[in-house]
Amino acid sequence: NRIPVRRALLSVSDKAGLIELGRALAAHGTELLSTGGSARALREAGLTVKDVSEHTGFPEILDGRVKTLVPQVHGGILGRRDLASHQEQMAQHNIAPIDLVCVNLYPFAATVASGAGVEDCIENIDIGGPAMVRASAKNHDHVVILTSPDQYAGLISALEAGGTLHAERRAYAAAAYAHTAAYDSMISRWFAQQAGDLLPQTLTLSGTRGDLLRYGENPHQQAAFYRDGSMRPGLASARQVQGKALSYNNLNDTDAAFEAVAEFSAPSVVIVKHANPCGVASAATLEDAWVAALRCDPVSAFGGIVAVNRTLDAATAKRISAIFTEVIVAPDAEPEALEVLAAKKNLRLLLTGGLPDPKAEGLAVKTVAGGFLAQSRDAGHVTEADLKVVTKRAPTEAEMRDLLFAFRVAKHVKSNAVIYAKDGATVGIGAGQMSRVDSARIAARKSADAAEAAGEQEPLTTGSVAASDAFFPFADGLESVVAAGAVAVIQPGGSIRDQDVIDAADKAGIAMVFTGMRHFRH
Ligand code: 93A
Repeated sequence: NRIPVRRALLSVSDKAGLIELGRALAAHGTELLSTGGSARALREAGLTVKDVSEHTGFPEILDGRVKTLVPQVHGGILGRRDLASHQEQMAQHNIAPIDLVCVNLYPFAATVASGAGVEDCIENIDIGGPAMVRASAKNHDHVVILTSPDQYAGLISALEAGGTLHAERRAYAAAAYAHTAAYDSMISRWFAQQAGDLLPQTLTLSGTRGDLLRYGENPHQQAAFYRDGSMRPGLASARQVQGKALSYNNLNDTDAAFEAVAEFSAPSVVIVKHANPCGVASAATLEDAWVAALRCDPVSAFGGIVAVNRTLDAATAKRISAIFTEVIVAPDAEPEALEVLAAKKNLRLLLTGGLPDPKAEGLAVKTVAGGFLAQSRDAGHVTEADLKVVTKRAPTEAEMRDLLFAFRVAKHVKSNAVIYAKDGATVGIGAGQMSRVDSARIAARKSADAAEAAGEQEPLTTGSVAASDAFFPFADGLESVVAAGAVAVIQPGGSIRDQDVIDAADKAGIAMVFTGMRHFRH
């Protein structure tokens, strides 16, 4: 059975939809109570509103820090309508029941994101709002709690049907506690950051759940995307311009592609399949980069995810859409590129408004049985100054450019990763093998296949450079990249058998540099 809303308290920072909600409530005879700014907005729209301070007989004090933190409000929310003792006490203290509370909280995250000072951030920690949200949710047997403008339309329909159902109020309560939990977790993360502590003592994995995904990695799994509120450029800031709904695997692969492409400053393209790049290239134009990236492994690129690090132009869009592509992600797109892609109805296009900062701090979290592992994200960024030439021959300038490029790609390939590159493009990628030698061989074999398919005489790896995400434990791994045609190698170094590996490199006459930094990725 439905229960009506006789008295409602509206106190919102985000005023979206407030007037429509106020109108619908008023039309159903609900008395409206409201705080400062919310009351003003409702009155300006011609609605009759009672200030909370008038209702309680207690003024807003301490610059608004105490607005609703009074027994008249909390008693009105928390009193049980089904207990005579509660009803008597409420009457005795002149407390009127409040049947609906609509609150969204001070914009703490937006204030932090705007670069505001500490004092401003602290002032934007909402106290009265969460108290009312939690109180109303506790008493959901009798009280409706709205915490997001998305919920207003549903509530208005319920009012039209004569009031809210218990199941509806319980669903609002669940959303309410999720809202306050996410809010407090955000604040605790901020305090930890202020103290220079990247790993807080407790870590609550909370965020706002976006749309539920159709299913998880497989159809028998459930899935959702939780945004942590940071709006870091990337998936969280992406706007889907066209195409089918995004799946779990789409999001996972798109993230991998976009994080990788953001590593490069020249126009670049990354093609990802199953969370691993299968083609990466930097060139003078995006179109050239696409052609070079596709050449690496055109078979795997079919049905792939494509990320670019520049505004997508029409020529590149035309090239990409010539093969079956699941997702394209770009910071932005030219109107002509949008026109080209519009013809491919199923193709998902995401525009993010910016690129993620590969050097940004952050937490990377992985679940394990009974908990999760957290680590600072791999923001490592090797430059030429970090490299140590360990062979008799030093790399040429062109080799040096390709070595750094290949090592940056290796950071985004699952371990064990071996990458062959030439002229700013990958020509062979070996990923996710349990043995480094296998990764080296698989990459070379795939590259030979690609060359054959393209009718080229030589394997693409001939005269290439090779990168390894971790050191070669024995000389055999190095020998296999030499056998594939690599003439220069980049790797972290640090094996007890480094000297064997260096000797093998000198014997083959190739150049080798050590980075001193490993890029495992599991
Ligand atoms: O400063 S508070 O923590 N103290 C309060 O008593 C209080 N009551 C409501 N913040 C409080 N609020 C918050 O004010 C609400 O959560 C909402 O975000 C905001 C609405 O203020 P206004 O109606 O003046 O725009």
